[in-house]
Amino acid sequence: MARTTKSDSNATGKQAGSDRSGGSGKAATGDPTQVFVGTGGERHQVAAPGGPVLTTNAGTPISDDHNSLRAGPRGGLLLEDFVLREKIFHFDHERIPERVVHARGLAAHGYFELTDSLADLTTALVLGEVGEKTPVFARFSTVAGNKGSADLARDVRGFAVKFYTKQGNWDLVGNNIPVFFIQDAMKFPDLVHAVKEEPDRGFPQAASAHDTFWDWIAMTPEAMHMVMWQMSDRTIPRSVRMMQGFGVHSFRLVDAAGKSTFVKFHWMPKLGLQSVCWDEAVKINGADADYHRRDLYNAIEAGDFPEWELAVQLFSEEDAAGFDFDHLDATKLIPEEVVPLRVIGRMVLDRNPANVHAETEQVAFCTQNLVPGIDFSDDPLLQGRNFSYLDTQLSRLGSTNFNQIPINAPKCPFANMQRDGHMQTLVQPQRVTYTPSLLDPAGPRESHDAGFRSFRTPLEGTKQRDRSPTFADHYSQARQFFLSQTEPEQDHIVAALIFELSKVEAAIVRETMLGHLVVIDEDLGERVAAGLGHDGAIVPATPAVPTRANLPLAPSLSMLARGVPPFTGRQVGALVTDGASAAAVASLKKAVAGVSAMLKIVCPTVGGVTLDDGSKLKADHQLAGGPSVLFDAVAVIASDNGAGALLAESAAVAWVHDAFAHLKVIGATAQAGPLLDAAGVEPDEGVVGIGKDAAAFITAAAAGRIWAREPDVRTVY
Ligand code: HDE
Repeated sequence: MARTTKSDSNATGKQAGSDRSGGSGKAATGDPTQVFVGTGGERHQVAAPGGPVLTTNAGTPISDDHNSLRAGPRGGLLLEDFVLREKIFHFDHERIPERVVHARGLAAHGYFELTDSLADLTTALVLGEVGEKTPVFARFSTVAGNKGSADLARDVRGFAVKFYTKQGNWDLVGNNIPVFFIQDAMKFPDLVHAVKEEPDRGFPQAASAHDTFWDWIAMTPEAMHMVMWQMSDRTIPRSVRMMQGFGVHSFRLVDAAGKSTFVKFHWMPKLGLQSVCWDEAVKINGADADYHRRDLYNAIEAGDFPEWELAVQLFSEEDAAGFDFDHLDATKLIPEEVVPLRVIGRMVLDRNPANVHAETEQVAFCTQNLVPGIDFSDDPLLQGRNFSYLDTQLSRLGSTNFNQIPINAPKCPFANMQRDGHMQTLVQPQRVTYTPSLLDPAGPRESHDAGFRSFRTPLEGTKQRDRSPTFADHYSQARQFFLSQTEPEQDHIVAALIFELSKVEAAIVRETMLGHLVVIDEDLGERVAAGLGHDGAIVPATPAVPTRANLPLAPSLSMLARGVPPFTGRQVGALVTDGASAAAVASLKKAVAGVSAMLKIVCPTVGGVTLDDGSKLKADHQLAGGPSVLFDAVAVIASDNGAGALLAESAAVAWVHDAFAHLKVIGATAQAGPLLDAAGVEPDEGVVGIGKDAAAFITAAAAGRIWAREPDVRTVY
């Protein structure tokens, strides 16, 4: 229906178009009673009768949301236009300050279920009641990059979980690495300034491979253990669903009698530990900067809910006295071989945020959020964090009332005498806003039984500003970590150090770093020096205390030594051409489904292809938009003509070449041979023929990368 007649009216009762003379009057597509073209050709929709009407924030109905109020058809805008002003005003303030660190994050809702009670050690109900499901919100993040940076930066990953327990919120704000760069909170701003983009030039973004980071590291021996982890493939995870999480610090569990047991928290992913290769990470960032967030979002939407076991390491004060390191030092870990893990529960993430700003962005994790029965240790880093996290929320969320934002609000009853402040959303009718009070004896009061009580730590000593000598050994565990890695993992640490230090322009920084590396392990330092083309002498760093070369290897520190993780939830990419074998495609689909992985079809055009039986196959990606770096294993199902045509497509040759260089298993029909040859693929155990049966290909793919191929595809120093 055209909207030129005066009888047309919108749901506000106003005459539609009464102030829009000269419009085309043509109905646009869609429901003709609701969609029309305005005077300047713009499309409008009016509310259906009885349907919701667009209003200002004060509730005033809006008659036109596309045209500002103006003086004449080509005249200036009028200041009186409150609809325009309010819309732009709100838009101007849509962003809140991003987190100084951990700005780029992704999150999900879920639950934690206790499977093994620690009720004998703690009064925390969340760790005491087997079968109890506690709602959680988990946020994963990179540290250095800004909010819009790419997911696969080489970086430590944040692993923060808010448990909405019956005794208040417990925030376990950890990382995917069990140690940290520094021993004292005082150094945190320096670390962050060094790793963030250099302030005089504003780059590099989300990268540690630059002068200021390594300058600071070279001057900070306590960071060496963390640097070994940072240079390992742990910092380029395949998915947040496939990484461990660690509370890092020692905490205390406290029982009803006030007895304390030390605890370290570990998250173990059900999908095992998986990482990508560095060259893959670089290319994924270009192909899909949202790789990790898309992966988590899609998995949860598909009902493929990621899961982690929560495990604890429990130890007493006496046990701690026997360790050859100080457990209050966050640059040290307790190997699982020394204090074994005890699995006590599981976390399942089963719901994506409904609104990323409201939840992922506004969630305010605070290390100070503990529940009765869990307490801090004296780790100086943790003690400093307890100030920082509360303080930072005021800058980010703008109000001391940030806990009233739904994602932060406890799900148990809460009440106190704190009042007013910016953006107070509670209308609190009470007259008495203090304790004690005779006027209101029924108001909330402290509880000696249920309340949080700090562990009665005996204290003595002098007020002083120095580091404990028990924190002085900076190299022994760095060495233990490096030597506990499998050969390909060691090779990757060497390669990462070569890459990072090659980006450092200042020779003195590179040389000082080599001096640290030779103390960690001579061979490590010499290999990195060779990769940098450094031919001078290396002056070893001088450790504050002798490095212990006799620490036993700890295989638990290696990702590969933990065994081959399941193939469940991974992605197989198949490059398919016109005329390709329908039987091969069918067998591939069956084999992939058999291991609960996902198959993505890549074709020369997104319209898909016609197979040899005349059937149509839909594409998930067009060739250039679906590079092989997005997949865990790849297959090429081509016809003779299809493979021939792909020889002239550099994206197709790169597709196969990259898969080979990234040590992936490649399945191929015989007709794909010329493409594999053009891509430089050499036959090995990871190059598997696909005929009418793709089972052998999937079995090979599920066994993981072909590490033995690596020396054939790049120089291993
Ligand atoms: Fe953080 N850290 N941090 N950190 N951190 C922040 O808090 C800080 C440290 C960690 O998804 C900030 O709300 C100091 C260790 C995670 O929202 C800030 C020190 C570990 C997240 C802050 C540390 C972490 C943060 C920035 C040295 C692993 C993201 C915005 C004493 C155990 C949480 C914010 C989320 C975020 C300070 C060291 C993990 C500035 C001062 C060690 C996972 O408050």
